[in-house]
Amino acid sequence: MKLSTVELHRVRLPLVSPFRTSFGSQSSRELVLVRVETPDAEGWGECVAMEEPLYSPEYLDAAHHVISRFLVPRLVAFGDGLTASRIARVLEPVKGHPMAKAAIELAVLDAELRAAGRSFADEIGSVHALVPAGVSVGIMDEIPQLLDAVEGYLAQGYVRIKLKIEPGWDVAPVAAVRERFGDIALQVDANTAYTLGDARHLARLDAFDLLLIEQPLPEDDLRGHAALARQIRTPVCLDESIVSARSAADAIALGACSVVNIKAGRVGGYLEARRVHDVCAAAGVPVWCGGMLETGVGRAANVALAALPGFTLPGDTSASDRFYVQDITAPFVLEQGHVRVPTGPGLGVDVDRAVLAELTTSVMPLPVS
Ligand code: NPG
Repeated sequence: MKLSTVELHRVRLPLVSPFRTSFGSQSSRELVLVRVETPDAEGWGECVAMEEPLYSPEYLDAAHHVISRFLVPRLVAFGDGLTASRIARVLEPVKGHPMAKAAIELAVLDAELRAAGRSFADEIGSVHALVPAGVSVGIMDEIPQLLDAVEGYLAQGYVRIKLKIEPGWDVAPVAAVRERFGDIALQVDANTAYTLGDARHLARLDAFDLLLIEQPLPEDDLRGHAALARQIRTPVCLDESIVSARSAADAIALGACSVVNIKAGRVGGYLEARRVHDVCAAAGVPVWCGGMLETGVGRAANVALAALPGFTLPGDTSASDRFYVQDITAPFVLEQGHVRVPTGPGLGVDVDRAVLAELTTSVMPLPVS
């Protein structure tokens, strides 16, 4: 396939309400979309890097730079034999930058599949038409405010609640939610905010029958997670630590986790994400699909990924209106607590160019010859 156009669209979407995690609060989502054209089709990819390097080392300006300066020139130099399945190999000499790599791979995959009239869901191996929708609830100032938010999401039909936690906002909010809403599917996400010295404190969460605790310790502390897993009953799930199928195999072998959160951006693309799924499935480790406030483009891909057979826990695959009043594709909506896997060619969603234009802050065309 030949790339005849590559463009980077920088967009900013206001959030319906501020979203606070242990690494900061945001009231809008700025991101980079990659648009490619081949002689046969157009394709879109979404880069999930955040504005600041607070979740992982990647950040938006750097992703924009690395895509334009190092990634796309390598793909262009590779020439006509380029296929989506070759991209990871072609980009391997560039160290790191998985979110940037994932975005370009997704755009090429979308174009390739559109040209072939095949859906991303079929390509990736989806086996379900609908996937259960969980929702991630940010850190709040007060517990009553949190209870109101959770009540609202449950009323909408979300089948699983994830609470963001940090030191000072953990046992009390979890206890309050459990007490108020009873036997709901509940889990917590610490985004690396604790150390192994907090093990006894985190063991207090055992009383609340959580599905899992996600990434309590720093991302490079696999042995710490293994030690913690031996000291608490709540299953330990890893997010930030899992950067490839190989690292998933290592974490599982070490006993550092018994559940894995899969985010394509964090592992360099949806094809590697599928390999993470395969490694976990082979080890009998359940996985679920993480979210990074994706627009409809990334959400379409996430929902298809979440329909693979090993995704046995509800993911952060919420409806578009969890974050956005106006998405850049037709919104994903809840259907009895589930979202539907798109079945059309490619990602199966179309970018609304008029809406996109309103939200766009810059467009950069890249040289393709
Ligand atoms: O539903 O898209 C969503 C958000 C889910 O909480 C969520 N994501 O740590 O998993 C996370 C967190 C996140 C958000 C991570 C933004 C990085 C950036």
